Amino acid sequence: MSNAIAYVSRDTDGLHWKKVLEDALGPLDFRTLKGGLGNTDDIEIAMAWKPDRGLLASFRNIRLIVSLGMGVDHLLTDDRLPDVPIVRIMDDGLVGQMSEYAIFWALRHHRDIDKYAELQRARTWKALDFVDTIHRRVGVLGLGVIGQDTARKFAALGFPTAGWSRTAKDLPGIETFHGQDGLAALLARSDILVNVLPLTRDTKGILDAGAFAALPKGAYLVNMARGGHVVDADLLAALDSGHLAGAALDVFNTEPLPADHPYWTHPRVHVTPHIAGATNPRTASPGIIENIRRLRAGQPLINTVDPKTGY
Ligand code: OXD
Repeated sequence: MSNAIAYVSRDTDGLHWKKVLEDALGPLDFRTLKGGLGNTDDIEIAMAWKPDRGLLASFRNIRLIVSLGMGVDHLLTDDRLPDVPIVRIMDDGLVGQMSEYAIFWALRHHRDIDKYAELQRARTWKALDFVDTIHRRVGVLGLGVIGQDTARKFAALGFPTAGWSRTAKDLPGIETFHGQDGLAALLARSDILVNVLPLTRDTKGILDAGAFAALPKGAYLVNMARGGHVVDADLLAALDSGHLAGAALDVFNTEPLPADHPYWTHPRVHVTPHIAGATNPRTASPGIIENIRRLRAGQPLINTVDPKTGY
């Protein structure tokens, strides 16, 4: 048995990961899905993003699974996942990109940029009424690392900002809500709703007709968490009725988004292809390197995932 590290993702060839890990740890037996995994009995650690179901279970000597996403639903939906520790990346670069994404779409909506683009096309010089920033309330669903960063940055821009999480949290400058009652209260005060929840049994379909009806009329949705949080038919109905002003969607129930999906052409929807936060080897690798060292030294791991809570 050797100590191979397997890069199990179809997104890239993984060679940039090999380089950052080898710079820190020296030469590695680094295998990739694209280059061939060889004898999988050699694999000690799998770095995985959306692995095929059952694949990790076929690595008979695996000791650690590293999620290459901050979300781990792509692993936990595998009912044959091996019973070994799971750690996830903690990636400041990805976190920063996520808040940029939310702020970009929120400001575009808040400052009526799409309406001004239409006026430009019509060569019309016209100032529209504006909503004062102190009256545009932002709500962030999920107050993990990404949600906290996002909420803090919205608050710094002067938006009255609140967040919701499963369990109570106390964050300076952010109004916080939790639990089922807290969710209704958060939604009722969110003119812009940003979703960064983990996808778990409890949060699947959380953005349904009831949730959209609970938002104030004219609210705007930014979903950069998972498509599975959204009931698509309910979102389309809320947009079509005019109750929601628009939505920026980075994640979808089916990815890639099928070519005939109504989101592609909906006048109030902006679609991006799951790019809100890209895993960045430069910023994500230190935690992985630390965990490889710890695993091999028999020390406690960091950034561990609790499969029961799903994050
Ligand atoms: C993640 C993602 O989970 O990119 O990190 O979706």
